[in-house]
Amino acid sequence: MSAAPRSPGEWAGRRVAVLGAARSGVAAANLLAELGAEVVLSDTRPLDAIDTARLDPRVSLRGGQNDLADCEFVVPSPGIPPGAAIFAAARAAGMTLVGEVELAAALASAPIVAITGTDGKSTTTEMIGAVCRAAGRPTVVGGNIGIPLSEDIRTIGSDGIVVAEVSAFQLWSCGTFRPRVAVVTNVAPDHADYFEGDWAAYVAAKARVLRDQGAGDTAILRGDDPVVAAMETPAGVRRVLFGPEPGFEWGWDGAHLLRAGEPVMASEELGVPGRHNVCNALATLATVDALGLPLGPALEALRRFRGLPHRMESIRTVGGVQFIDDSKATNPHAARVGLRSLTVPYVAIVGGYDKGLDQAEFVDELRSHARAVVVIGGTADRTARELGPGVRVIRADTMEAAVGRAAEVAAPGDAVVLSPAASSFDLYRDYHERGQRFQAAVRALPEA
Ligand code: UMA
Repeated sequence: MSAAPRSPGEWAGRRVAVLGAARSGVAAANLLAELGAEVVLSDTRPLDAIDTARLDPRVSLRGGQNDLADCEFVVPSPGIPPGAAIFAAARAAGMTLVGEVELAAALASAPIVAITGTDGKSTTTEMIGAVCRAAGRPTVVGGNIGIPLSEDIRTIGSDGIVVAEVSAFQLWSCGTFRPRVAVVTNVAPDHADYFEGDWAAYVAAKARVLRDQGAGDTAILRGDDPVVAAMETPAGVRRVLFGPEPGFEWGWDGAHLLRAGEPVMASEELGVPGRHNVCNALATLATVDALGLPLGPALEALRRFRGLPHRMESIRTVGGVQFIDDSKATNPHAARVGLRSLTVPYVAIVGGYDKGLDQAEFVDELRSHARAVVVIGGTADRTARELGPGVRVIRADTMEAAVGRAAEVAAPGDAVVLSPAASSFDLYRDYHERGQRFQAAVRALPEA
């Protein structure tokens, strides 16, 4: 088996099979073609269903099935699970697996900050991007957050910083991946289907972000999450714990963000509310420290930070009812965190592709605080059953119907929240499209 090339010149003339021709696969194939590799990009979809508008003409595209094409290397799209038969075939053929993130990171001349975890990683990624820009450093923000790292990793020089959200889907396939700073926000059950119910494999994929770190690197770990705090780091890596308690290197006393017990900022000054955002800000400030960036501009950037689209995003108030888009809450844990930050009664629109996750605590939250629950998508029947007779449950077939029914049953002063607690793949391309459909339906509601 060949070792994956670590410098741009080494890819020339090498044969690489890229699997999956969506965002990640197209970006990886284009990057490899630019480096002179012979690239075969394949997808299980038929050729005419694949969008080739952005594809480098030097890439050979095959549709209808994934094709290893007698290559030396295989770069998978994150959506293809590790148990897929194609990986057994690649191993049997002696091919080397190269993660898309690994491929891109090896070509970066700027230091990489990699953020992983089950929840909060996108917000933390954007916060870290904001503080790097506030420090005047050229900054690329990419990865799982939407823009593949392969797409613009080479646009940034050694004076810049690469801020990468990395998912377990991206990490498991990485041979070598060494971020200068690695942040692990938390680990909660998610993606049981992708990892075939193997919780240890999911945790190991997350911990993969730390494995190749070395002397001079920093690991920023959520201290009150026992799974994260127990993750091992190689010798010479500086471990920094953060969390919503005063005792951590970056902590919280309920009113102030603390560094080594000393206040650096009042939490109410943060541009985004909630205890979970305090934790995201603490991880961000620990990163500022690790990169040697100035604290003042970082605090100012955190004051100005207004959060991410589709993450408890307030869309419109109609007849005294506030409509909130939390489409990004793709698992029960994240959805519950969002709902718990509300101080008013709410109607929740819940449901999506069923990943087989335990949602007992999420259902408890709904049972205790929801005025009504509108169920949609693949998890609808299961959620209705688990909620039981104590809560008003309404079924809807489309987002438009769900929003309409929620608006009818909400009282003035309530919130209506799209809080899926599930992935979007049953009905939409991704959480972004789902959120856009929700927002369009909300904007179409007549003034009360
Ligand atoms: N395909 C195959 N063979 C298969 C299965 C799928 O060829 O066996 C093909 C599909 O037909 C499709 C393509 O692979 O054409 C889909 O690949 P993909 O699902 O990896 O989608 P991308 O558009 O490349 O997006 C991926 C990430 N998707 C997933 O991890 C599922 C995006 O994360 C990421 O933003 C993007 O790369 C850029 O890095 C999304 C996501 O849902 C947001 N992530 C999960 C999450 O956050 O929970 C992990």
